[in-house]
Amino acid sequence: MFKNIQSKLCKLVILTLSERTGAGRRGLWIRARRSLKDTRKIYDENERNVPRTNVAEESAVLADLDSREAIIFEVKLAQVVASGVCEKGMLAFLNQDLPHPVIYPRSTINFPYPCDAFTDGGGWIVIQRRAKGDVDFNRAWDDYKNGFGSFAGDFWLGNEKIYTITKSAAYELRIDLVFDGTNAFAHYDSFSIQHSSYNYKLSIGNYDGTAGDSLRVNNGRPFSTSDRDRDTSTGNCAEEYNGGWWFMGCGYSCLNGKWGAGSKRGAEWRDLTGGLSVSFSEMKIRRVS
Ligand SMILES: [Ca+2]
Repeated sequence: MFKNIQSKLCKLVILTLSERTGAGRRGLWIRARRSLKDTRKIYDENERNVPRTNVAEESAVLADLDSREAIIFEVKLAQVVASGVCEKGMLAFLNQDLPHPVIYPRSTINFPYPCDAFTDGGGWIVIQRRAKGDVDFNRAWDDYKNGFGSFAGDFWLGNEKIYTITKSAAYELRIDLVFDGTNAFAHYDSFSIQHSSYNYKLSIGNYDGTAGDSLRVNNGRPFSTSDRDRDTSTGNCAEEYNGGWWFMGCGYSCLNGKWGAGSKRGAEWRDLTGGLSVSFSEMKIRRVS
């Protein structure tokens, strides 16, 4: 009963937020945050006054807290979507396992893209995801150029779109990985790719992170696909890995490689996986302010 009321309240707040447009949106967001902060403060005070007599009562208090936090979470998520942009600071702080909200064209970026609103302050445009392995990444040049897959699952945003975004401003790159049940990340303080006439040549800045700097040798390399071999190997790296990448010859990483494959031929990040495949990867870029 209580949860139903909370749910209706939540929908009402989201509807109210969604109906607002233009410059008023940011002001509304700040007011909503203040209002929610007050709600949380009142709740915290109430919680302290609840006599802890038994386990059931304790559970009820926790359920109530969850419900209220869910409202705050959903309002923030609605704000991310309604804003039409993916900016740092619009983070939701709860369940990070939910699908990323998809931002539809309302800003200078005139195509939809998923926004990671959680990781490291949020504001990340997700350009690649491997999580299920149900999308074939062994694709030709034009597929990598235009993008493929589903934002709800595995996808490549598309080289032309990545180029369009990174030519518009300075961007950083973050790569979140899971290998053998452990999370790791690689962060590069700058990231861009060049125009298609330069085969979307990769440029990355300084590394920090926990996964290792396995993209370093790819810096300055053009993108290769099985039908457009731009690597320095006598063979065809994209064909051997079954995926497109900024190959040298053939390097130490290919997160678009064959799902689950080993022997340095899968979705690998050598410093982390030692030639085996990751079980999850997300590549994401954020505007550097
Ligand atoms: Ca070659």
